[in-house]
Amino acid sequence: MSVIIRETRAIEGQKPGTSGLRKKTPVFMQPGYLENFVQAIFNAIDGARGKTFVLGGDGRFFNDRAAQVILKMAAANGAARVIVGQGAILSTPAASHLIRLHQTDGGIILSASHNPGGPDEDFGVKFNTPNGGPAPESVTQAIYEESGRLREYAFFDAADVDLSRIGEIRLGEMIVQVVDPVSDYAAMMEKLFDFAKLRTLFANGFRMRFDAMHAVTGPYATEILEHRLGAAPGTVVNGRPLPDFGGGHPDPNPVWARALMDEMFGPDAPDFGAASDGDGDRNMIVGRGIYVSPSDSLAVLAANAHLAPGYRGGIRGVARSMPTSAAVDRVARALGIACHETPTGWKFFGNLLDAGQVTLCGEESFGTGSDHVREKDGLWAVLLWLNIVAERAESVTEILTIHWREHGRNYYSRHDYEALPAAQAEEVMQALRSRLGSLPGTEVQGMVAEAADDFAYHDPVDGSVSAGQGLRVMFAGGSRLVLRLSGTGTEGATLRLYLEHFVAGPEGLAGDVQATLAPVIAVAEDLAGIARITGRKTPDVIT
Ligand code: VG1
Ligand code: CO
Repeated sequence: MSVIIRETRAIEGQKPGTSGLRKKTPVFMQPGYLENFVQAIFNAIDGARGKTFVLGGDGRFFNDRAAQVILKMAAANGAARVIVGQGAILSTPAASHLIRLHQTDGGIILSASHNPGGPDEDFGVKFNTPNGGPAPESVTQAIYEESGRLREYAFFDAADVDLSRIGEIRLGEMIVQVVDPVSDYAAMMEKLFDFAKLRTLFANGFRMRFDAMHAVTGPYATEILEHRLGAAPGTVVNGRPLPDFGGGHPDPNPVWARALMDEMFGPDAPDFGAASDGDGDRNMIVGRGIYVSPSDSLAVLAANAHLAPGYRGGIRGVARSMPTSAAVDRVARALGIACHETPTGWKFFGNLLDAGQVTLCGEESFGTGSDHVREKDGLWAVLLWLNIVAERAESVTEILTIHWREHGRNYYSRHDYEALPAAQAEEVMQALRSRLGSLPGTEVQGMVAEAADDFAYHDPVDGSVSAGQGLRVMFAGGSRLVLRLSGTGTEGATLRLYLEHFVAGPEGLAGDVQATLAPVIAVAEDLAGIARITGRKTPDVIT
């Protein structure tokens, strides 16, 4: 057993995107590819010597192999300790929690989140900093530069570490500490939420369905919902994590969690439905016969968080990603707290959370979370919803309709055009970009544009500026369209069109979402020409 230095070459394209580095699995499996990126991470943080890291992933294909490689590289780079989930499994929020709990020097999470997994699907690696959050742009840029510069990586030539049993094992000088992936996370949830009240809710016959989509939240949801809260056995479906997620997209939205939607809109629907994604940081909430859009979910959670023990004292501020609807802004105004608008990607919430300026954050892409960790957290959102339902003794439908009556309704939808040729996607972006300057004050198809820009974020905490974060056009009356390119896709380019229309009420609060948004959709086509340029008549995914 010894440390060996292997030669490597600069590998192109190792640029971490919205959420780490994501590529097709065969790309990651090329000799030296994963190793190159991992060495780049260590180099970018001034080495691993003497440091402690957390390691785990969502269990997708190649998770186990990648974990062994990373452990051996950490040992060879002089790390003191790696805390790894049993079987190399950790959900993203659980990893974030462990990084914070043990005050480590960061963590490496293996996941491509909601992207499908398998030998021909996607794999991903992300580095989280000691605050438990995704590396900020300064760090991902440093990783990228290192990946193109380094010429060798260090590897510890030893047999694989047995990650199947909890306990400590030596790998050379390094300690590998195998921990239960669920217990610390579940303990934190018990502190934040009123488990006694939730046990009573379930004991009184409250019925729930949680679709783990054969991804990482299966064991977490089973332990918390069924074992600790007494939800009926079978509440959690697709609870066994599989390396290929059973062949599906572990993406909790009405398209990919179709079975759950059908059940919740069916004749014998349970009281509450939820789903989570590959790595457990996303959530979808569905009531009996009603779908809760993520933007609305964030607003409802902000308005009601004080009903849960962990937020009894109220929330200090909220933040949402720019494309997320302004529903939460209205709640913040009503509560008299600050509301921040950040670029897409959880890493932009980190500074605000660390500075204590915000308590809740959310994105339209089924992500919600709070200052309890530094990642979005799917099960956390589900438990907060349940706690609110239990306290208010109202259904999801009642909670949502009362919310709209009080705050008005931000009709909202996202249209995704996937796997476009990069040049076409750029042409669409350019079509809109070129018109931004002339739009304010003009009328397009009966709608008056009030403002238009390419969103740039000025971080109020560290002063950094992130430009080019999405094109947006704001119309009189609270309608808006946003266009941006995905940073997480692995095939061609994915174009995302975000549409919003505000209705103050009391009339018009129960309309059909796509029909209500039709005028904004028409304006978007007029301005950006998606159908004209790409030939695509309809989006691939509508959420
Ligand atoms: C998407 C979402 C974004 C989210 C990111 C990571 O990014 O739109 O809101 O933060 O995925 O989520 P993009 O660049 O493809 O639009 V996850 O669950 O991968 O960690
Ligand atoms: Co995810």
